[in-house]
Amino acid sequence: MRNLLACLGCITMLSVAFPSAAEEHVVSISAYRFEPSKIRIRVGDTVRWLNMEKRTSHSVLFSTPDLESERLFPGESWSRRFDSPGTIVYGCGPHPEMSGTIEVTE
Ligand SMILES: [Cu+2]
Repeated sequence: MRNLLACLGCITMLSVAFPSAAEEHVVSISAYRFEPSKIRIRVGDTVRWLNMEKRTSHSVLFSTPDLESERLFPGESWSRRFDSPGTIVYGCGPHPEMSGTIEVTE
């Protein structure tokens, strides 16, 4: 029991010392889908899209602001950091049927 309490104390101290370490989240692209198609991240986190297709290229397209990655060929990836809260729906330039959602929370 004493060990358990010491352990909990340790975790509490760590979370106080590092309140919001930014994280990287990976969204893979395969079979013409973003996977996971919906993710929740925190302000300051980065999302990296990784093209896992065998031969199809994709992009990551945002309408506000108007921003599109370069065309990602199989094995390539592209990252974007999110600095303000909100829900962002994005797509793929060449394949309008593809879409994904990022919920950025404080
Ligand atoms: Cu695509």
